[in-house]
Amino acid sequence: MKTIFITGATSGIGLATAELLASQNYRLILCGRNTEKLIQLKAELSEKTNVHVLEFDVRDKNAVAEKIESLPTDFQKIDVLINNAGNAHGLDSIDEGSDEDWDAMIDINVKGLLYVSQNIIPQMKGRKDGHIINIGSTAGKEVYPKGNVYCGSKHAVDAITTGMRLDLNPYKIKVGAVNPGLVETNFSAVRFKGDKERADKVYQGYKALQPQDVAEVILFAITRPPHLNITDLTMMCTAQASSTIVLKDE
Ligand code: 8X3
Repeated sequence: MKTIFITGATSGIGLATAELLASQNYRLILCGRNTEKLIQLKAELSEKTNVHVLEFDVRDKNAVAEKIESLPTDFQKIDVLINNAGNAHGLDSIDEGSDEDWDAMIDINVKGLLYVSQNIIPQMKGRKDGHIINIGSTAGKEVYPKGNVYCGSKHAVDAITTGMRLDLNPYKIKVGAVNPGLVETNFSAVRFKGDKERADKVYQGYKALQPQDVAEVILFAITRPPHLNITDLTMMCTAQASSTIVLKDE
């Protein structure tokens, strides 16, 4: 059975993916920043499969290296890395944005993805076998008003995914991205810093993608035969036509 490493596993798409993959008996390494949530998740999913949890912040490159180094023998061989950890911080015009929000988005969405990958690629390279799935976004395909730095971070994920695929091709490592549009998670609550009313409004008047929808696509990518790599898959709910065009009920 394959071992799957998921960052940002305690909420949203990461959590739904952990739950779906547990039901399919994959061995799971679940990573996040919240120890309590990780312990609870381990207790829940251990009923279905073998689970190991790692608590670290993807921004902390030393912690990333140390925690991955500390994996017990049974969990050391990682078959699939799902770089899911990522957030939006703020939705402000570029002249009004905060440098703290910019740092958070670049540090988590871009540099965090690189730090985690850096510590897992060598073993995949050594085995000439492995699969990396980066969770991008429609914001990595188009830029929308006030999306500036978030869109920039996801465009970086888009470019880095291609770069990884090119560079890791000699080592037979599959690299691809899944790019969801609007997904009903706590994404907007984080973006709007806990303003629940504003966050809820984002998903009102239409049926947004659910985190389970994205998890199913990730499972599809993982279960393709060795010769088939899903390189780049963009998905939106039916009501969404682009980052700025969403058909809502009157
Ligand atoms: C999340 C999608 O449209 O809020 O990456 O940027 S969007």
